[in-house]
Amino acid sequence: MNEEQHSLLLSSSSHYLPPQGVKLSYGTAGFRADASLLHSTVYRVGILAALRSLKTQSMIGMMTTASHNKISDNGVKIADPSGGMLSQQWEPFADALANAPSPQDLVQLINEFVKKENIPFSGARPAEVLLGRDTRPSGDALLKAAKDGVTSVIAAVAIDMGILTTPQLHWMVRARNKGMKASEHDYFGQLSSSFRCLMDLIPGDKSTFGGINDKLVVDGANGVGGVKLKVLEKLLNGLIIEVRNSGEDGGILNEGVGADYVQKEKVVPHGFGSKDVGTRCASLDGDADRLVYFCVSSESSSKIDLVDGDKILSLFALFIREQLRILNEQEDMKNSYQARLGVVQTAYANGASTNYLRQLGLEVNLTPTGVKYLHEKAAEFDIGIYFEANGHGTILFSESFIGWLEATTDKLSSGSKGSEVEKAALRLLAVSKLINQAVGDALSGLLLVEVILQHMGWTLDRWNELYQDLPSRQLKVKVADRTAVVTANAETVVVSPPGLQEAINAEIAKYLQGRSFVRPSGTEDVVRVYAEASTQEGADSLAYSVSKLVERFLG
Ligand code: NG1
Ligand code: ZN
Repeated sequence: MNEEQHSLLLSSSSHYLPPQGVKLSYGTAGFRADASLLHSTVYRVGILAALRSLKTQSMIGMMTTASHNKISDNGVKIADPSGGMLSQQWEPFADALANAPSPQDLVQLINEFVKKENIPFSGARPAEVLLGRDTRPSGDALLKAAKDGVTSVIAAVAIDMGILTTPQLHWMVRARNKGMKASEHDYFGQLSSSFRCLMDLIPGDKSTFGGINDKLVVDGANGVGGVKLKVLEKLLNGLIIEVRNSGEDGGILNEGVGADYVQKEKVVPHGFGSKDVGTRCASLDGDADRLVYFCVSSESSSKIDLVDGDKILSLFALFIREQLRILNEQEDMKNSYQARLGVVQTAYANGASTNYLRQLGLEVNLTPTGVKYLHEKAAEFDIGIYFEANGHGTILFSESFIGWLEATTDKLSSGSKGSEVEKAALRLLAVSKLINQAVGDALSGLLLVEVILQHMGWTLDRWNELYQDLPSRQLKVKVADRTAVVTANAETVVVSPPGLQEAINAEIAKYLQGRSFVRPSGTEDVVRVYAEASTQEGADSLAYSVSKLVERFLG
């Protein structure tokens, strides 16, 4: 770092002094806080993004969003060159950067880090950072902070992509670094063409949107997803999507709407009710990286039957397993590629879903909460499907398997035209293009659900009947220090404070099919409690008594 760089950082950072008495942590989803506290953090993450770009000699993404959190919050996170989350090795630096008390401390920290990491400042490709933000009103001012941060690194370029869903930005970063076209137009083009390709490959006479399967109603959480979905819908030929809570009619982001609300509260979002009984409905979260389906209960118009991330995973797994079976059954294809299919869940996955997937003969892996862990595990397979119960997930395809699919479809298209094997290979290829390879993406997930339901000829009810969820309950407990809870075995066991796990076990033993675990949240200052049992009353009461134990052990 030369003198010029040193003084540029010093002068620029003096405009972004950090708030007093606030300690920020990069967490499972970047930094999140009340938006008024985040100017210096976003500025500093801008510097971090530019340094990461220099280090990797690639394009880096920077997304300003607080996802499903309330509208007055905001947040910021980095997309690495692959389109995935920031490398975990850089998280401690992100924490230190955000919390450096003065410009002098900040510059010293950067200086040391640059030396340690050997970050090339001169003679290398200049840093490039793609900026995206959700619809939060605070996003505009934070955009300026982001740009100032990036451009306080000499020659660094910040490219403002405007208002985007989080997965769109991740997709763009990935595409740019692969030398592919990466505009929003290209994103919509890829999703819609692979969707239409899958529709064309539906066997027999099932390939039309007709009858009860015709229409889908989507709750856009009053965020960015609904707006983007309206653009996408025009390119789909046939699927009718009605978007409600698009944010254009004065509704407030994530307030009584959105995937997080629907999944946790198990009630209809604002704007839905008895008129929707019998209609297939879906809900996105505020930045459109989560997706759940639901239908309005015929018994009470405020209640829903929830089809969560676990069931989306199960639907995807069934479809993919079927295509692999077709490929493997053909004599001449035998042993040519034994693709490994794996699914990845967290402890929040409903126990009934895990049982169901295991009964299908699938390899089910558990990781701690946080997309970075699920994604990493899923990347070990040729096809890795991961989902959190809350609806965040995607399907990853290995490069080698995609290469094999491409070669196979090329070979087959010149021979036995239109064979079942060719169709199965084409379907898998189209899925790999439709489903976001960078992160969970509600829009691409929604299109894949829709086309699979058409393929199977299934209604939402039929899909929901794959297995019956065990009743569950989630609670939050406010404690003095949530980091006092330390867990192991993918967060299923508490190792500290001592004695808490034994006490939880004693409670669990009182319930039929009881299961419960606690863990510190990575995004809120709370300890989360999850409980499951054979009845709703049981799940509620188990969650309640475990939350009392947490209070007692940490009070
Ligand atoms: P925390 O606050 O660590 O529980 C929540 C979700 C995660 C993940 C992150 C990031 C639950 C129980 N937890 O994390 O699954 O989505 O937010 O947004 O839903
Ligand atoms: Zn989100």
